[in-house]
Parts: sequence; structure tokens; C-alpha cells
Amino acid sequence: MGDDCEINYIDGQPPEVSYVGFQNSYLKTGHSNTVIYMASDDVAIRTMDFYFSTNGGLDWSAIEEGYVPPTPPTYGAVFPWLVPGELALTTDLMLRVVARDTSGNWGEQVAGPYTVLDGSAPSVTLLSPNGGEVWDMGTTQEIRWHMSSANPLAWIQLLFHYDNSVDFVSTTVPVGATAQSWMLPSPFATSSGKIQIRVQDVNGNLAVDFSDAFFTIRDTSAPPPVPWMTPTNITSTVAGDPGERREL
Ligand SMILES: [Ca+2]
Ligand SMILES: [Ca+2]
Repeated sequence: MGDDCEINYIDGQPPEVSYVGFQNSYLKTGHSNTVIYMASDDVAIRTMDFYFSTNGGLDWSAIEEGYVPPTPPTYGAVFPWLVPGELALTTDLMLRVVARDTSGNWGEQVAGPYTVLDGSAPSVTLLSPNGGEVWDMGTTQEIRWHMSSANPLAWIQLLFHYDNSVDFVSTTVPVGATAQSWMLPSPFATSSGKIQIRVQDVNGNLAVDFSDAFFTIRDTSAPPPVPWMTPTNITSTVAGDPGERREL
């Protein structure tokens, strides 16, 4: 024996994992989720192991083994998991959490099944208006975009940003559309217009794009500029100047 200060106390009582679950009940590939767990021991939890199974618990893959909780997880702790992008889509994902004490005892808890959804975000690019357009108020213009999505789309939103305000262009854009007619407001004018498009798929993955630069909406009812608005200097003499009178 060396200078080993370890106490040879025999701890025969295994840890208890009393709760295991995910913060978000739907997992998405390529997105972080959080394991929430509670574990306690008569002496102390030393390490935690986290595993998942995509076939209902027949085979387990390690998420992490030998994790040392920064604080005792007696009253609840969290463990972040970045769900792999290539993880199989399943409705049968199981989570297994093992707690180990300092004497080789362990306890575990299994939770599930959970559903794994495709977390690939759609892609969207606004094509028009993309900046520099000058449109007359009250005219009908076309908003156009390009998009692609690995998953079915749930909705498309078009928003009109101008002068630190925002309005809906339309709340009823069909999910397959790539263009939308837009009747410009009237009477109205702005030189800082931008369209924002928001696209979300059925798994809650969101994509957003804006006009790259400002477009202009012109108020065609406004009075023409100079010279109409310029005050005119009038010089006149008083009619019937008494000095002009002559004695007849
Ligand atoms: Ca123990
Ligand atoms: Ca853009």
C-alpha cells in the first residue's frame, strides 16, 4: 500500500435514477435537445452515462460515458445533447441514463419512446422586390421567391417592413406558391421598404430572407415639387397712387 488515503468503506447501496426525460419531447436531427434527469445515492454520484436506442432498446449507442455532473443531480440536472444530423428518423427512440457511485454500484432509468424528426431547415431566397425598385402607390406588384425544403411546408408569411413598422402582406400564401400579388397601400409613400419572407416546415424548421436593399413606393398624389411650392416674390406699387393724380 502506498500513501493512498482512500477509505475502504463498502458502499453496498446503488444509486437511484428517479427521473429521465427530454426537455423537448420531439427530437430534431442536427438540433440540440436537453436531457433532464434526477439521480441520488446514499454516498455520492460519481459519474453518469447517457445512451440512446433507435430500435426500442435492443441496441444502445453511447451519447457520453463517464460524465461528471458539476453539482450533485439529486434535485434535477441537465445534460445537453446535439442530436446527430444523420440519426435515423424514428418514432421509437429510447433514452437510457445510468448513475454510478464511487464503489462500482449503478442504477439506471429508461425513458421513451421519442420521435426523431428531420431537422433540415428549408431554404428561401427573396427574388423581387430585392431593392432599388420604385413602385407607384396603389399599383399591384408581384413578390417572387425561390425555395426548397426537405420536409413538407406548413406555412409561408410575407411581411412588409418600412420606416420602423411592419405589416402583413398576406397571411394566406399557399405553401406551394413562389409568387404573390401585392396591392401596394394608398395613399402611401416610403423609401425604406423591404419584404421579409418566412417559411416554416411541418417539423417547425424556419427559414427567413429579406430584400437585400430598400425599395421605394412613390406617392403619386403628392403635389409636384418646385416651382409650385416656392413662394413667389411680388413687387407692386399701390394702385391709385395719390401722386399720380392730376387736377383736371
Ligand atoms: Ca451508493
Ligand atoms: Ca435576401
